[in-house]
Amino acid sequence: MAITITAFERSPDRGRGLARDMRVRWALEEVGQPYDVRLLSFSAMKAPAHRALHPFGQIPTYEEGDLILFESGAIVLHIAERHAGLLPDDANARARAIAWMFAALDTVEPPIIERSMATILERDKSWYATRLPMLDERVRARLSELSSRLGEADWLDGAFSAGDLMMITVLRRLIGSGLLEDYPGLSAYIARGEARPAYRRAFDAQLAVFTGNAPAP
Ligand code: GTB
Repeated sequence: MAITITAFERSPDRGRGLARDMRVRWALEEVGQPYDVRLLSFSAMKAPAHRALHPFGQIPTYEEGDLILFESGAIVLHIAERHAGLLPDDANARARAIAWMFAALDTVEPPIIERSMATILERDKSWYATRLPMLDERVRARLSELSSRLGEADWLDGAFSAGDLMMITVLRRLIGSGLLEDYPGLSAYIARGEARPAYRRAFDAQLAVFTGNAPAP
């Protein structure tokens, strides 16, 4: 069944792969599923036709036959459950990999997004200089805990899984913030993810939307 996802027509990240279609593209590349992309302008995202697919008028969405999904976490989990390559066969290991997906989205991502939004929206506010160290500290606390758990391992729990895919896409939002530099183990973890051929294909495809250059076949 053909798969179509949605993505920004012109991503504010200028092709740095930080928008949430990147994690869906990466998951599809990991499991070897071809997909089409429908690019949306900001106004098209809020139009009734797209809101019928996504109640909040956002990207990404996922269409496959009569299945329509929104929420990048639900989409990646669906892909991982339907195709081999992103979740272990062992039931307990599979449950733990899914727990890491939730940890990425529900425990690690919120302080990162809160900090990121403050740097975008509150930079000129009187409280910014006093609030930023508190936001940094919340992010550092999670990075420190995650770094301790990862230790010297390549991936969070055995083989690479959808949990790692989700965690790495969440951590990448911190590139350029200066916060990752104190956690060389996490920087190496991100680099291992980015070195995967499936990641490269996904990254190049989303970058090509921004540059207008088709990715190499
Ligand atoms: N919880 C949802 C999910 O995981 O799918 C969140 C979806 C979401 O936030 N989508 C964003 C969106 O559609 C794009 S990814 N925003 C438009 C809107 O809400 O009107 C978030 C994003 C956007 C830009 C950058 N960037 O420029 O660095 C990074 C991440």
